[in-house]
Amino acid sequence: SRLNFSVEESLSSGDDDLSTNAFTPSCVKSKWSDTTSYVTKKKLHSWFQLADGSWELTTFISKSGNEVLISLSEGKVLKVKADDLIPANPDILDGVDDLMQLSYLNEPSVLYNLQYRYNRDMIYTKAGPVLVAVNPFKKVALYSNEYIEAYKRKSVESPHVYAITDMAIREMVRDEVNQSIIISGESGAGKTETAKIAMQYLAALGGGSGIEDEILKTNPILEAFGNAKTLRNDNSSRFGKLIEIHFSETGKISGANIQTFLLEKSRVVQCSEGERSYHIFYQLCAGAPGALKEKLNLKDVSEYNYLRQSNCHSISGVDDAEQFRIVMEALDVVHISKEDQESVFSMLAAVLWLGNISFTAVDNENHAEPVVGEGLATVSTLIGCGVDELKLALSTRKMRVRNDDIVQKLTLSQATDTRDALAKSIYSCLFDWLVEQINKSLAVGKRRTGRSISILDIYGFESFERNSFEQFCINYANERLQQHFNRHLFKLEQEEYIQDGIDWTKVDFDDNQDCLNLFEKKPLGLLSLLDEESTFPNGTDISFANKLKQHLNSNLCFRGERGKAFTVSHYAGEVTYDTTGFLEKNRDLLHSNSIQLLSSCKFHLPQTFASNMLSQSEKPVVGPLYKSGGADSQKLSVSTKFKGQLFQLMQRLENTTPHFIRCIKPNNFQSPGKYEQELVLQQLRCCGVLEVVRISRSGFPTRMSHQKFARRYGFLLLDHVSSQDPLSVSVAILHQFNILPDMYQVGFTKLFFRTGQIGVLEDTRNRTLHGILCVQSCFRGHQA
Ligand code: AD9
Ligand code: MG
Repeated sequence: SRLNFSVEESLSSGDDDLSTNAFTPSCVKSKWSDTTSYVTKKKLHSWFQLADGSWELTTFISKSGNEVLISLSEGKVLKVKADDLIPANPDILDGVDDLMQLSYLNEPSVLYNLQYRYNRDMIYTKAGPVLVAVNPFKKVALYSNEYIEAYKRKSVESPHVYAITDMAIREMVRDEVNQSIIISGESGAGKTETAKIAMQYLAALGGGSGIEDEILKTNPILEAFGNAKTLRNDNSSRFGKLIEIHFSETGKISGANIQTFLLEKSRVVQCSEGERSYHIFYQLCAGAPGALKEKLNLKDVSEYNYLRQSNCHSISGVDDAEQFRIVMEALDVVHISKEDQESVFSMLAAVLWLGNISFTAVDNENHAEPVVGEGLATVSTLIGCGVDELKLALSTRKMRVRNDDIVQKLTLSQATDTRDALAKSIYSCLFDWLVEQINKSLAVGKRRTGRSISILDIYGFESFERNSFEQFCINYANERLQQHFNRHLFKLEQEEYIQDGIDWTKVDFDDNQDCLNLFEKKPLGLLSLLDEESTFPNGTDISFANKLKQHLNSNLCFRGERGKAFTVSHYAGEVTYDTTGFLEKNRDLLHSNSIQLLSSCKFHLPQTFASNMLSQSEKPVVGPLYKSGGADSQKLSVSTKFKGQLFQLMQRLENTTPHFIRCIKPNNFQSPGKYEQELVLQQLRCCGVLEVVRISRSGFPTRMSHQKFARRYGFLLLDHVSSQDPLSVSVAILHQFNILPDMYQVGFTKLFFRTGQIGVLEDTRNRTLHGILCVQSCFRGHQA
């Protein structure tokens, strides 16, 4: 079992009849010793797991020895071992808002509660401090302006992305600390939609000067260029995104900044059956106005090799042409000039036409040259270079041997790789350039506080039949995020209790540090070994795989597989990676010929791309450097760069108060109304939802220093307190408001409260302050 609790939770739910033995984890069988007595005494419903793995609600009939007679639905009666029954909650707790309210906290009860709500379109549920969002795969009526207003006024309390976003805003103002909303979940679970919903709420705060609309309009743009249809999700994000939204002193939006992570560029030249390349290509082909079409020599999607190969041109329910209009409009809103827009479209068309350039053998050594035809001609027109230069860049490679420049002819496969590398580079440079332009447009105005709320929407954990370098990086990022989640919700929380000397028995949790070490350890970790092998000119995917097996086989999170594969035991399950293409993708070389070609183009975008690539490779860099494969520029490997980005991201997040949203995918068909228990359970397990609930229920999630508490609420005191030291004032406040001793603990430096306890104080404070303000303004009115 993944759950391992060393604590007997002791907090009473307040309902005496239900509190007996209510908090023992279901999965620790030995602690269920008196299940029988619970069943017989209380005559309650219980959960029983059927052969197919699903849980059924049963009713107790009678008991003899350790065996219990129960009835299932449709009157079926079954004799089972008492140990196999897990207590169910009373009906009155059906569909509670917060899993913390369940008297019996076990897996079937949590599953049932989420399903109960899901069936009623209540897709959001709290799990202590974490918001769980179950993807409805249909429109639900939860996002109107009325809802936004209601959450702003706090006149509704049900869990919602709006509520958690509102809390982030309030905490930003109250504590003067930057906030982050961290959204995680598997591919297709709803992260991107959730991020947009949070942005919608923030935008509704207003800001003036149209900045909110600009921020919202970045979504269709980034989705067009960075999302694609995959087998899991028709609109799958193929990049990670952190958007930092800045606020002015008056609490209005003053600007924003977007950081993106590792776009999957291989998709531009290669995608699997049934998937698509980036949306924008199909949108452009379907939606470009006549004149543009002509100018770019645009053809139907089916005429482009890059788009044709996966046999999937459209997405049901999506009108690519209409989407194109939306994207063009959005580009206007973020102030990308018409001229620049046209350059962007030219680059896209150039990428498509590059894919149509084919090669023929020119000698019997398999050397190749591009076929002179429509592809070659169109690309050279679109990027603004001569046909001959393009031909040369695609068929030769300049190398420096000792002090001589020599020109080497490329073989057929080398030439194809060079062409594809150029297409991928143009596209990823274009993506980065767009983000940069957007950031310029969103740049924070002068009147800012320096406070911000960041929303993180990063690709979810992926485990496919065949997993490659992309999954390797994505899953590594998820391990890092999981670590952040664990640190905040388990480690730091408990360390703080212990440091501050309050009564506390430690709760264990699933730490993923071992897996992170497997990736990050130097010199014998996955990333270091990958970089090392990438620096060897003769390194291959097989030599890389062998190296891993040689050095890591004793690591418990690692297992070598037959051939060139290896398996990593991630927090969310085992994933087997196929090392084919790892080295090449990690090196990500663009030959200097291609960079030179771009810099010699007469248009500004290719030139910009070339100079960006050059500046990247010339930057002084930390970490492994390499020169290999005939490339003559030094460059950071993809995985090292990604690791650096992740570290930076984590540092930024560490300086914020985090709010976590866990998205859950209820089925693999992207269809509404299907709730598959096994699938949901596996996601709940791997994101530690149950543990979080348990720890929050027995823990003290709200805390405040004695000083701050006394300062904040001291003025509410009715009686005079003889000593003015913060602790005495604090204690007096606690007494005056009748906060029960069970509900708080006094630490050396801070007061710790159970969930919700401080709400009463905050409300009274707000009411009182409001009263004071009213009196003051009346008074002023009189004076005037
Ligand atoms: V990936 O890791 O980028 O492949 P996401 O981002 O987790 O994935 P996404 O937000 O794209 O998933 O959601 C997938 C689909 O689920 C959307 O296209 C919607 O059709 C559907 N969805 C998700 N959340 C909602 C919602 N709150 N309301 C309605 C939703 N539909
Ligand atoms: Mg997404």
